[in-house]
Amino acid sequence: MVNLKINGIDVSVEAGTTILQAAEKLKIKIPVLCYHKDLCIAGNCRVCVVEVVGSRKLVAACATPVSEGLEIHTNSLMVRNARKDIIELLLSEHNADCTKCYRNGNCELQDLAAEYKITNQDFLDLAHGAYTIDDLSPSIIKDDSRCIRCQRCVRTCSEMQSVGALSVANKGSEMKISTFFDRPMREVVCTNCGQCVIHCPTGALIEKTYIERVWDAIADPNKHVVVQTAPAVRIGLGEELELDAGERVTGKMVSALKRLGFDSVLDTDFTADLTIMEEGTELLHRLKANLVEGDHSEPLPMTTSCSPGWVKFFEHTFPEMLDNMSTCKSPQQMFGSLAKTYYAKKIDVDPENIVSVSVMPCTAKKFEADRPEMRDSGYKDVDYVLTTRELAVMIMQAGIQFADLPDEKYDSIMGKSSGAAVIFGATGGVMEAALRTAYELVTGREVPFENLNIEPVRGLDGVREATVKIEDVLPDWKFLEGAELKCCVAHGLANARNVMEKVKNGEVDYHFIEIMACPGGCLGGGGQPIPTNDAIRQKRMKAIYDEDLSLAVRKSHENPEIVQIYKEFLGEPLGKQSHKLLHTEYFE
Ligand code: HC1
Repeated sequence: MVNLKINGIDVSVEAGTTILQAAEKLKIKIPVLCYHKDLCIAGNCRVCVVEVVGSRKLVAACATPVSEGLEIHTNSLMVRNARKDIIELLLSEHNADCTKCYRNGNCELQDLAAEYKITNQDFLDLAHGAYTIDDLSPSIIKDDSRCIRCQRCVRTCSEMQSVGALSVANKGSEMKISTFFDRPMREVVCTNCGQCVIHCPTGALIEKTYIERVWDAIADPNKHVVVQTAPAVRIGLGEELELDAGERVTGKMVSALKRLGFDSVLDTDFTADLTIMEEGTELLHRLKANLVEGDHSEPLPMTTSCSPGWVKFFEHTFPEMLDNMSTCKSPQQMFGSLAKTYYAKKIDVDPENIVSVSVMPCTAKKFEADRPEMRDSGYKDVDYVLTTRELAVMIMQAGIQFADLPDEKYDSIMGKSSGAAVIFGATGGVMEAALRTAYELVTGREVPFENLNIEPVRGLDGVREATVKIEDVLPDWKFLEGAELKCCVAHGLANARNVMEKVKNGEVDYHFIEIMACPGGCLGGGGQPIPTNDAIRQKRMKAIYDEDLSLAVRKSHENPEIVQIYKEFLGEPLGKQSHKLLHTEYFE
């Protein structure tokens, strides 16, 4: 252990601990900007400077390891003056027109300026240069005038996601965050995952908002506005509305959506159940084709396809393996194509007059909804995608006191779901949901209650593996008797890249791989409340599994509305109608 003093208080910490972490142990707050717990240390903003007693030296607390006998002051005159100068310098280069900023009220630089009462302008105001605002992407707006060059986005995009769409260009005062040849985000390898958005401390990277268009649709008496809500929204939304992280707010969210004026409040979880029916059947079909019939046109391992950031990354990075990806559309898009066909017919509304809105924890869903192939209903299947954060804005604008709302239920037809669908929102959830259904399809026996939680695929480890031994199968599945189904789960695109490189090189022989673009899965998506970090991801994850436990139906194939839609409309999984509306193809 290493012994040191911070503000005169003794503390012992492990060797290698930084001054920032040691101060945290003493509950002493040191302000940070370029530092984020998810990312490697950069130490470039210097906001976290502290004084080394006796040396009159200032060091960056985030980047300086402790040493024996070290004495630190975090609040000396020298520290306060230096910190104030640093914040003022950052502001002098920043477009601090806060009332016009989307992050107004949730900006780390604004908070620091407020804390340090920066009311003067001692430094030259440089914030009025020719800055670029790139708003061509359907998901993300990059506003260089708001950028403080902390490089959190660059580290997120390269380390966490291994995408590298954002990088540092130029030097000195010319330095800026750029893309390949400074092209717009939509023309480079950006996956639209939005992790840069939730790691940006200011308004330099924000989601493209569709709030006004949704208000317009709600106000139009000729439109029937249908809204769907993704699994992870119900465990994140409360955080934006002053509730604690990990509070489950499903009933209040439904209540709020009805008060906002949506005509039908339905659930993406319904089509998550449908995805399990289609994807589970597709997996069994691929196993038979590859293992029995020697037909490798739809190869193994099969990867999931519901995370649009992952799909785009896969298209860019592993174009030669596109046939490995399940052809299932994501639940959002399955919902969209059914909303303007099956649902429209059920409620007797001309699909032309249906406006289909989704609320997602994800910015890439905006991109997904815009893909030209997502029009199988004959219309744009999903018209507008709002993030969890945007929904919270609408609720606040409407003056709804969210915490006081009663719990209400989703409308029927495409509003019922199972616990298996809810867990889609956590990394490993799609795999677990699929295994619950596949077991019963193949064996004809119920999964014993105590085995419904499939622990090896749960948690926040970047890559997890599970092997499922298949025994006592039904006659149709005799070829699987005694087989071991090898599964893998990965989240975050850097982990995804590692797994897929191994698949490509023949180093692993999985049958089924679940990949979610964002750390933690959708619960940590780029559209979720800011901040998001591992402690918060854990709380949201617990909430997801609690929600599953609270539901009477926990397996997709037991959802009565799923049984009904196959009977009345779709026929059977992978049937003709399913192929037309629920499946898609991928592009290099
Ligand atoms: Fe997800 Fe999915 S789980 S991709 O993270 O398959 O966004 O929540 O809606 O579509 O269901 C997101 C979440 C979401 C889809 C489902």
